[in-house]
Amino acid sequence: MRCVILGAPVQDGAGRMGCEMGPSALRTAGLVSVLTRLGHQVEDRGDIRRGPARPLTHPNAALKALPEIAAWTAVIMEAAYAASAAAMPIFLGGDHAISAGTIAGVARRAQDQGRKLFVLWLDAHPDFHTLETSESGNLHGVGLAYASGLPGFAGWFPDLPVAVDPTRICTMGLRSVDPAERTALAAAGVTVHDMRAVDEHGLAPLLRGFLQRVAAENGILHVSLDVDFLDPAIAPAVGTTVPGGATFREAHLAMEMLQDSGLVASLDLVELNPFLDERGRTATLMVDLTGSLMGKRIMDRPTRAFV
Ligand code: HAR
Ligand code: MN
Ligand code: MN
Repeated sequence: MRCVILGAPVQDGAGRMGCEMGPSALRTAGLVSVLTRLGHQVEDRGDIRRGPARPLTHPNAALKALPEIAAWTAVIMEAAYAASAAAMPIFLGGDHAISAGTIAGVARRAQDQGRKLFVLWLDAHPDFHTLETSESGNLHGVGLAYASGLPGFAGWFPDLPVAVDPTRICTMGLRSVDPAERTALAAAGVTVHDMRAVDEHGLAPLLRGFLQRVAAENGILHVSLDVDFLDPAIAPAVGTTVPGGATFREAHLAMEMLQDSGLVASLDLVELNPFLDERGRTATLMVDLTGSLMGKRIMDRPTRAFV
């Protein structure tokens, strides 16, 4: 497979600094060589650079770095659209604010191709705030809402070329959801497989159901993997740790099933804060998980075994 690596060193969407170093740490952990050894043709296009930010003042005075994140979203959207023309883009965050742009860009590409875009959002948080409802003001908490076409972004964020149909979004691993997000997720019809559901049913049947639906509708899939999907005991390098996350094997199994599905067209690796890491272990885990998603197997088994 042809892969394009694109760094998006955004940190202004998170509450603390450090995610800017994420792309560099993921490269240092060996992302390109892991993919190359799996037989992929990899092109690392380096890091996206932000354009100038124009001043913006929003009625929600809590919002932080709105001009910067709006400017980032515009350039990331264009880069994501371009990168998805003839390859699988892998976007290296950067905080999760990058997904406003990555999803918008690949959604436009999917529309050009006449395909339905589905999104698998692996995260402790849904990042489903609008600009009005965010209380922390950290804009890594709004990306999925923006990409879903929720109201209130027009005039602040760049115009959204195509919204993802929220009924084609599946969130998994949630365990920190604000009241406004809970309401918005239910109203929009987003599938929520929170950690309670993972505990109760197991990750595999939940993910299998979603993948079968994507396949049945001839869709393509964008995967957005937030470090805090993982349990902080195995992935400490994130600013927003929440106990009770996915285990090492749950995370690898998800990646292995995604590989077997053959449906993944683009990937975000986000929220890695290398300043908080322990000897690179979180960066290495994120790269190993990407390896599983891209075809690394314990034993040979047929693809499409997910059905
Ligand atoms: N919902 C909270 C807020 O809006 C926390 C958002 C945290 N988001 C991330 N990415 N760390 O998932 O502030
Ligand atoms: Mn997130
Ligand atoms: Mn999160």
